[in-house]
Amino acid sequence: MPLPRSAEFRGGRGFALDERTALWAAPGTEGVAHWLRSVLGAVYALPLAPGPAGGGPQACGVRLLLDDALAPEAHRLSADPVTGVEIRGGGPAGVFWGAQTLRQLLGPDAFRRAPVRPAAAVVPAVRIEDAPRFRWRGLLLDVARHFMPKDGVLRVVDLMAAHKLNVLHLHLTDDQGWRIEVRRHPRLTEVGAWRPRTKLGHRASPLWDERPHGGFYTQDDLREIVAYAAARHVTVVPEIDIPGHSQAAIAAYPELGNADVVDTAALGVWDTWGVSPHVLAPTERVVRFYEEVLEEVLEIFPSPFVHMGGDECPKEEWRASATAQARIRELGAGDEDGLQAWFTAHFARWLAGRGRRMAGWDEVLDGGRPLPAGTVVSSWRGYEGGVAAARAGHEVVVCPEQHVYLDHRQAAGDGEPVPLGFVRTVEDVHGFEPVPAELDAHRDRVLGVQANLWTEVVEDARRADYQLFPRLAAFAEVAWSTGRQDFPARLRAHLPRLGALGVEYRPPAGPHP
Ligand code: TNX
Repeated sequence: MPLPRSAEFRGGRGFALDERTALWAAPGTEGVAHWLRSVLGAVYALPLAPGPAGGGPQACGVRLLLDDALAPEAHRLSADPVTGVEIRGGGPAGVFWGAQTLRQLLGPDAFRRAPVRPAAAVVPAVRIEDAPRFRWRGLLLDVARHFMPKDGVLRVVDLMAAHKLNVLHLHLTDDQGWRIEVRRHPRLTEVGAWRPRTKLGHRASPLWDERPHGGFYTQDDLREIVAYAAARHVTVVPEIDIPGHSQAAIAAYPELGNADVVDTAALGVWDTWGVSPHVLAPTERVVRFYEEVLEEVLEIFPSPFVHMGGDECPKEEWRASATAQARIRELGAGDEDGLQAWFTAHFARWLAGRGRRMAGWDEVLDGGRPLPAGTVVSSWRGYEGGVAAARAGHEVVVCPEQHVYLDHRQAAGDGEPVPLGFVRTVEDVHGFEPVPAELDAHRDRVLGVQANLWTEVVEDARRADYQLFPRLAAFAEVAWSTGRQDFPARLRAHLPRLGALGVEYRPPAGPHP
């Protein structure tokens, strides 16, 4: 899981790893070797020592090799009772995804942390050839609505990597919280990371209501997350949402808001779900402030992409504000949408000047100003934005809310702890086709797909498990695989792996496995 392009099981004896099995890592694949030792070492008491000095790869039972003939993420894995296991990848990422496949081949115990006894690490005789369908196989984690402590994020990275997902879109700022330390503007977290209470606004335990909530990542925390993810071939794309979804920032620095129409000094971090009407003022001063924020963001995140949000920006304040109206005239922006487009274009150019590409929600297409080349559009309001963006020559990440919003409920009826939105079962997610007919002519522009976990009602890592799984396994197949056959049987075989990882997945209908 996800299904490989081809897998040929040969039956008969497999290859048994034991304490004498050596691991050969070609230059460039040492990180994969380190990862394999760290996951298999303790469980099976396997040292997987580097081969005997001068012995060469042939002397080793597990061999990690690079092969120029393959694409960077493509790989071939073969296991043979005599010659052992060989993983060849086009690049280290390909070898790493092959190593993830190897762990699945070993069986559920390979997903445990603690030793198993008796320990039998046997790889069935097999030949696998594999490569991903999409380059961007993403998961959005909203750490703004509910903060997830660093260890929880690292665990999500591991769970993503186990499913060959490779982009973690971290939604770091919103009306309800600011989660990234900015040294130049400390109040963003001193004030913006804390809310006195949370009105859950759904039928949940009354204990959750009115509870204070908060937290933020220091820059060192984020560097650790980035490095941990990089070692697992996962890119962390930070999101700083502008010009809407910004009330936490305005609560910290009232001058960021439209002070000529509301008393921004009286605003706190928002304690309600939904979209706050309080948005950034469209002034040079605010632009400069966010450039200063982004300067620090770029130092922390080496990602080629920086997401600038752009979704759901209410325009009432700008309509009422003399300052905003003057800006519209001064810039020749036409109207409020044009003003937002000016914001967006400014940061897209600013990022491009620093060698990065801006990503934005599909609202960044509104406002009649062409987006700078290289902008990536996250198509969330159906496919429409994706089609328009692709037509305009932009690359698209397909993530329609009807299909891949994992905050939405997984079944009808009263049984769901998070009874939000559309019903999206694991089968629905598995059946999702990211390139429908209307996008087909532009399939080259589809950079990839993304599932989004918004966390208004996902208050901790265990609830996140329930919302993510098993649907994220189905989504991974959408993102990685070209075929999807026999999913129910493979999902049944996959659940014990999740169980061994300690994932509190939603049990599928029917008898519990
Ligand atoms: C819409 S998707 C949002 C989020 C909410 C989500 C809830 C998008 C760009 N904006 O702010 O959390 O719906 O499902």
